[in-house]
Amino acid sequence: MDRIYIDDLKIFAHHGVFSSENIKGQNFYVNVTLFLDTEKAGTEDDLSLTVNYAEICALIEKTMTENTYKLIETAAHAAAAAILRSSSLISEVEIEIRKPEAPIDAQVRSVSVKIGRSRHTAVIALGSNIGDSRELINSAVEKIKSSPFFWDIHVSDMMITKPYGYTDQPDFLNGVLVCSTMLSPIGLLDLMQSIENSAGRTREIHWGPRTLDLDLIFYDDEIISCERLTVPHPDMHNRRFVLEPAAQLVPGYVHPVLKKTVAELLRELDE
Ligand code: A4P
Ligand code: MG
Repeated sequence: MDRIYIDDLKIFAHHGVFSSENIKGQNFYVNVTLFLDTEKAGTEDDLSLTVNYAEICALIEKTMTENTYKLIETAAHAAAAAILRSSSLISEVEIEIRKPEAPIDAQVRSVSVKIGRSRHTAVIALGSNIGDSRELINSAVEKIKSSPFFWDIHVSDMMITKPYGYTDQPDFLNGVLVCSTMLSPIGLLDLMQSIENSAGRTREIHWGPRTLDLDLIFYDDEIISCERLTVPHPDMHNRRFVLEPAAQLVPGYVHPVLKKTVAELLRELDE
C-alpha cells in the first residue's frame, strides 16, 4: 500500500494531566502516515484522486486545538478518527504525538504515543421490547451518529416482530444499522454495552425482555471467538428479525463462515 507521510507537524495546544499544562499550553509534534492507493492520482497527476496533505495538517491542528485532552492517547485517537472520516481513500492511519516539554521529573528528549487505526464495516442488530422501544432505538442510533468514531451510518426500517426463543414476552421492535468505524471489535462491544446500560438495560432472563439490545452481527469479514464476543453472531442466520432488515442494507454481505450472502440466508429461512 502507498503511503503519505507528514513529519513533525508543530502544534501549540493545551493537552495534559496537570492543570498548568491546560492553562499554559506547550508544543506538540505530530507524525502521520496515511495508507492509500495513489496509483490513479499518479497516472493522471490529479490532486482530487489523492489526499491533500495540507488539508490533513489543518484537520489535525483543528482537532488538537479545539479540544483539550488529558492524554496524548486521546488526542491521537481523536485525530485518527478525524483523518479516517475525512476521506474514504484513506484505509489506515498511523499517528504519533510527541511532547518534548512534558513536565516530568526526568531527563528525556520527548515522550510520545504512536497508534494505528483503520476503517472497518460493522453490522449491528437493534432490538427492544420494553418501554418506548422506538424512542430507545432512535436514541441509541443518535448516540452512534454523534460519536466521532462512526461514519457512513445507514439504518434499516424498524420492524415489529414476534418474540423468538423465549416467547412469553411482548413483541419486539427490531432493525439493523450498518456503519464504518475505527473501533476494534472489543472497543465496539464496550461502546454498545455502555449504550445498552444507559437505556436502563438489565440482564435477568437469557433471551428475555429488554429495553435495548445491540448485537454485533458482522465486523468486516472477521471470524471472532473469544470469551466476550462471537462474530458473526452465532444465531443470526436463524433470525428473520436480523436478516430482513440486514437484507435492506447489505443484501450482498457474505457471511464469512457460512459463505452465503445475507439475501441467500434470508431466502433459505423463507424456504
Ligand atoms: N456476546 C458475544 N457475542 C456477541 C455479539 N456478537 N454481540 C456476549 C453482542 N454481544 C455478544 O449478551 C450476553 C453476552 O454476549 C454479552 O455480555 C457479550 O459479551 P446480553 O445481551 O447481555 O444477553 P442476552 O441478550 O440475554 O443474550 P443474547 O445471546 O445477546 O440474546 P440475543 O441473542 O440478543 O437474543 N426475538 C425477537 N423477535 N427480536 C429480538 O430482538 N432478541 C432476543 C435476545 C431473543 N428474542 C428476540 C430478540
Ligand atoms: Mg445481546
